[in-house]
Amino acid sequence: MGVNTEIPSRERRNLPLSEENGSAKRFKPSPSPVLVTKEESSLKIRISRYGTAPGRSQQTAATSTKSPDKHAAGSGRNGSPGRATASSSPSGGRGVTGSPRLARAAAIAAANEIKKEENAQDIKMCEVRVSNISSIKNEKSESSQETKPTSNSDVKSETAADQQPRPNVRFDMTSSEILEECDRVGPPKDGIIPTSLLPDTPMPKRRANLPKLSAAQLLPATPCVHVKTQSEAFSPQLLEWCLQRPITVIRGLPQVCDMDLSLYTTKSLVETHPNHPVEIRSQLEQSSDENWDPSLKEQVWYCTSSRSHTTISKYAEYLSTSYKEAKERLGSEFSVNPKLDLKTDPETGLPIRRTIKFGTNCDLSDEKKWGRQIEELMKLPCWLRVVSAGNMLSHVGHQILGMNTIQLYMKVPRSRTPGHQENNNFAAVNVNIGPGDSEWFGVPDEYWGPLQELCEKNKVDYLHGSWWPKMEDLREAEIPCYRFMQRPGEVVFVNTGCVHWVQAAGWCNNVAWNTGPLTFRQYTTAIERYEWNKTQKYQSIVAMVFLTWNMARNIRVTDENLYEAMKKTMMHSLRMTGQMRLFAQDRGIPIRFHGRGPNEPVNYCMICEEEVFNIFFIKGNEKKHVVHCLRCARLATKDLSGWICLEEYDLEELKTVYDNFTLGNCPSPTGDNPLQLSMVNNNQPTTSAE
Ligand SMILES: O=C(O)CCC(=O)C(=O)O
Ligand SMILES: [Fe+2]
Ligand SMILES: [Zn+2]
Repeated sequence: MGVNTEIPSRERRNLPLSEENGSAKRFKPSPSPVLVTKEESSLKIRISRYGTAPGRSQQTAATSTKSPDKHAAGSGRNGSPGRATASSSPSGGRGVTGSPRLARAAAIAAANEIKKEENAQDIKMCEVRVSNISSIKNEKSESSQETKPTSNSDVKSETAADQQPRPNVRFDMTSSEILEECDRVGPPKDGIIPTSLLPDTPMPKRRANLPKLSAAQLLPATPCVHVKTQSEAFSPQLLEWCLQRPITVIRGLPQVCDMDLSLYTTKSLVETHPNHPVEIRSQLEQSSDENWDPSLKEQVWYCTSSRSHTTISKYAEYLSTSYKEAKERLGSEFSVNPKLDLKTDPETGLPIRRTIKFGTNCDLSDEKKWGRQIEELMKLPCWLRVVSAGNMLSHVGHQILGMNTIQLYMKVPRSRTPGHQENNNFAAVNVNIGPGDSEWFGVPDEYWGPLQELCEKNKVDYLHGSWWPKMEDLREAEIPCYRFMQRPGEVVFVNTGCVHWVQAAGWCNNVAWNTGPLTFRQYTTAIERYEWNKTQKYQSIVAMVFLTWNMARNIRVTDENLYEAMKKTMMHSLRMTGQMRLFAQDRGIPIRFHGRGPNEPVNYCMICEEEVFNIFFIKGNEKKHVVHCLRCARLATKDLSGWICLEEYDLEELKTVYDNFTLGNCPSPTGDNPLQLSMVNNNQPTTSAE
């Protein structure tokens, strides 16, 4: 489909796989601390990201800086490995003043999508308007905004809320009114500026608060759609189907989209870039119903694996040896999905399990190297593409490896991706290239709380750890679980928040990436996870505040709920800016304009790893400046003496974006197509959805 691929799309994710060196420690998400290097005379600084914790590979493609271990695994996505990584790519854009490259690409893609996919446009929910801030008209807020005022609790503070008055902000206020309200209340004397975007911290649900399920509902049939024509593949009904179910297997897509999956076979990959790096997770070869601890004495939830690195060609040799060995050993019993021989040691009575190597988190983000592989995926319907205007992750403006770029998994039978939800609960797309199958397990988002509780019971951390649920425990806890085989050529769409774990039944490669359907559900679920991550000291790989501002610049939202949710995020972000400026002024801390360079990654506090949008603190007298949030700076120096406050955006620009972000008009949805929304592109002749 004629989609422009000038886009540097790339991303990647990491899975939570395992543990290092066979020990039981789990992966930590990579810190994306940002180091700022002070230049001699000015405070113009270069932000660099360094060091990833062992676990999640948070890496950045771009990397202006020292990025330590590019392939560090994480705990995120690959079971084995960790998942993704935040990254800023060199080609990534900057958010504020320009139009980020990805966002621009998304706009171009949108224009093409409109032309090419009449059906699909029905479900678009945005208008792409790529305008420079300066050119954005100052529209008055529309009277149609039936804005429900937010309660005071929106700005509830962690402590001492009663002593300290808090600004009472509402999202129907103009940006000036929000800042005036901050001025009226004055600088927070206690120095506490709540960073929460939600009135209450989201808490995982307990099983008792969820519906009672029958035995059949605990093992539900897996939603599966077989598409036979291009128009079925590109129909809005397919998107609707997938957005209404936790997980779906789509058959027939590559065929009807005329995709060449041979581009992703081991043979092609070796021919293309034999020396390209692959991360390895060494794991026990075991059936998908078991999870032995390393001593093989007991079955546990935590997954053990050790991480190492190799290249595509070396991994290919390993694959070939493993394949030949199985052929010899199994003879006529051989298949590309070979049975596992569950041997027991007659002397000890303990199971005998070999060690296998899973090639994971292989980054296919580089267009120069993997252009054909990247381009081929543009044949998919737009909502499944790595880059598209209707994909929130295309509005991030930089690469998040494994998320808005492609990641490859190279598997021998029994290679295992431990349980996880995607970073910030984004949706995911996974294509099995074959020749073998992958076995999937999926638990609907609603049940992540009970699952998290089970992890706790089994002494493994839900977010930071690597775990493999025991089906029996799920049944006892009445947690429903989908279980199915993904055959070669089948696409699995993992909807928002669906918890999943995957084990290869045979030799196969999989390619995967994330998507962010522009829906209220996806947005709020991502924000809720963003807030929950803060409570768990787990870094949010998707910087939701930064993303929200970019989305507000680039798209016209026609869903009122999504619009409100985004506006509330920006409202809190403006409130924090107002309060932090007041606080800094009150303490006599200099506020310097820092701006954002073209390739600068999103800033995270180096200490707590929370996103710091717009305002952050550095110590004035150190050569290397380390980004701190206000809370961590105050923990280091209570009165902040010697610290400097840096501001990344021009306040007037932010105010303009905020005030210009208005609800778009939308034709009323029809019964047939409840997700129908309009999509109008300012840069193209108007096209309206029928
Ligand atoms: O194929 C795999 O093992 C990775 C599966 C996964 O977690 C994903 O694609 O989101
Ligand atoms: Fe996943
Ligand atoms: Zn911090």
